[in-house]
Amino acid sequence: MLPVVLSTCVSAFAGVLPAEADAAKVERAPAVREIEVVVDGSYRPDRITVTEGERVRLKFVRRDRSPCTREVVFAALGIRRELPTDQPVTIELPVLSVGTYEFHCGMNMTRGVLEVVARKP
Ligand SMILES: [Cu+2]
Repeated sequence: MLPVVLSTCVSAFAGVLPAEADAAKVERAPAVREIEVVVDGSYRPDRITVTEGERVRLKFVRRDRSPCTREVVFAALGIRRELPTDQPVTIELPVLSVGTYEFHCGMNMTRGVLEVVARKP
């Protein structure tokens, strides 16, 4: 009798755990896709494609020391972040609807595009 009770218990517990972990530690949720963008006079990649509803975290790694790329701006999302050289900066993006979201340096000279495409049916 005991093994039956135990296995029921374990599966119920396993069912509860992911939701709790999700709420408590968003950063560690496996559903978040991290995309690294190297900043070195330009953004590499300078075109990032994600799927609508996807949770995305951009990790900017700035290599250059030009004042030009010191900040990255997602104007449509109200995001402006400082990018210290050689100190990765992660930006959690909100869940985005289909569309094209430009990002650029603080002076709007160096540019990239985040494209959100429709989920396949
Ligand atoms: Cu610039």
